[in-house]
Amino acid sequence: MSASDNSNGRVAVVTGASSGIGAATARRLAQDGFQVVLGARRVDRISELADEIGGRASYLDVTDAASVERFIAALDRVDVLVNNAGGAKGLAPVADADLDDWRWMWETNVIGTLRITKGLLPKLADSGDGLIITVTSTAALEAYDNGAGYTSAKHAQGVLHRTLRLELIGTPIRLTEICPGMVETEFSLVRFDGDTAKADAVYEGLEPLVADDIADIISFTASRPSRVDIDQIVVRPRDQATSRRNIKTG
Ligand code: 8X3
Repeated sequence: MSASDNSNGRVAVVTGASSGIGAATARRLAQDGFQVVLGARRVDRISELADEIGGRASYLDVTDAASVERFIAALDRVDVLVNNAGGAKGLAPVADADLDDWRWMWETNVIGTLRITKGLLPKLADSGDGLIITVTSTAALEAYDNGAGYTSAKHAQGVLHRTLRLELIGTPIRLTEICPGMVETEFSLVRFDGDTAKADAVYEGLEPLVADDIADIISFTASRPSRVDIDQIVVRPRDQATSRRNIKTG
């Protein structure tokens, strides 16, 4: 069935939609009947996916205020916002912290989520049943060695999202935080600056989640009746107990 055959008349915005969880979510929400607006910097990738799923691709750099403004101005209606853009750079002890990596992680995960969410709040409220899904991480709940740049940014992103949940009570906007553990996407490739061997080693010897596992959860969340607010979901592979303990570390 094509997306237009089963339209539910609702619009879903997915940030970071060019790969991984964002791309899988865009595909899945289109199958669910949403008109999907895909936002990302890699326009070639999102245009191709938008053509495939009957959605719309729109350039979006969440670290750039003007880009976010243009992205939002082109939207008439928004029912669901999936804050997925973000990522990690580096895996260094605090003593060796690269300040540019930290700035990138805070700018992308925290300020980026703030910019797009703040800008879309009026449209989400106008929809009469808005939903903000923020994909944080188990790194929003735990600290791990050498991960402080990322875990601190994810904690801040989580607190931003959870604070909004308090502030928006009484408005027609629901909020769901999804905290995934290890998901095999481009995440580790970005973290290790394109070093495939290092990225592959992260997932060797265990079975990580895949992007579709998270897209499934987002699809489920977005299809609940409006009285139901799924607050927070923590999801890890069976092979991972915490950020620091998995089937390899024992
Ligand atoms: C990614 C999960 O464990 O690599 O958000 O920080 S982890």
